[in-house]
Amino acid sequence: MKNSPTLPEPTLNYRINALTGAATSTARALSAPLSAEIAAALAASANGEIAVRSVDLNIPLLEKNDILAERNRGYFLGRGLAALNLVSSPGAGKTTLLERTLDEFGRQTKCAVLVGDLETDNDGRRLSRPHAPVAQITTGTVCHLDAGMIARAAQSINLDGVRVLFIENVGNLVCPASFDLGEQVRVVLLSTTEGEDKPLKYPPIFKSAHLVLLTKIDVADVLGFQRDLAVENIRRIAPQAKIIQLSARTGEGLPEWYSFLKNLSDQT
Ligand SMILES: Nc1nc2c(ncn2[C@@H]2O[C@H](COP(=O)(O)OP(=O)(O)OP(=O)(O)O)[C@@H](O)[C@H]2O)c(=O)[nH]1
Ligand SMILES: [Mg+2]
Repeated sequence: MKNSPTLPEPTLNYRINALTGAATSTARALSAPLSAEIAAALAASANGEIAVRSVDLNIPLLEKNDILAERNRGYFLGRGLAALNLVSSPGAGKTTLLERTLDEFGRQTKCAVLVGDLETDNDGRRLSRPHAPVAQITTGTVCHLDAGMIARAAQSINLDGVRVLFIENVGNLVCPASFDLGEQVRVVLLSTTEGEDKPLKYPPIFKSAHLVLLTKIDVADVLGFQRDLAVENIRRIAPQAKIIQLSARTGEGLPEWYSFLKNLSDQT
């Protein structure tokens, strides 16, 4: 221990061994009382040295999520509901697409929406329609929805007669990839304002997609966005995914989106 290099921590009363990660400390150096467990570990050690260990909390958390997600899936399928999880970076056009989808497709086929954001119920209010139940989930600091949140939110609305349940995830191209919500179809949106390279830079979310929507194609030309290159990049990372190019503003590509939804709800 004596000859091992240590990180310079002159103002602190403990040292971390740079090679082993062990923290060296004494009871008097600590600002808070020791827990019984740590006090016992310190007492048992030869020179007041305890090891710092990291515990990977991700594994049990994800296992718990997966169990709840399977429960959601069974619940949705049991009700004859097709559930879609819409994920994208912030501002890719999820809410705008859903607004128009509720106004058009939603007139023939009853839809509902669960929408997640860190703060505000703005999207929930934008999506509110007399013919479509909507629940807003605010996650605080959490960067994704999880299966438990979906289970609770689904209980809060009346799903009678609903055939298609849209889940608008928190805008984030990374975290939602790891969290199965019990959806039948994962839809990843990539907008022309983000650049053609995003599938290459954020592969996990694209690899998990059943459907990729290339959105805001009305402004592709003015942005110099190369649609062919974007499609090629999506195909490289997500060969399994169907691709639809659309604009929620002009309506281009929406008939293909609606026919995808219709087939899905007919088969569910
Ligand atoms: N030109 C164009 N703009 C669009 C289109 N769809 C959405 N937008 C604009 O893009 C911006 C973001 O749209 P939203 O629908 O709020 O995006 P979002 O993915 O729901 O955003 P978050 O919920 O914050 O992640 C808004 O200013 C929309 O008007 C489109 O098809 N074409
Ligand atoms: Mg939104």
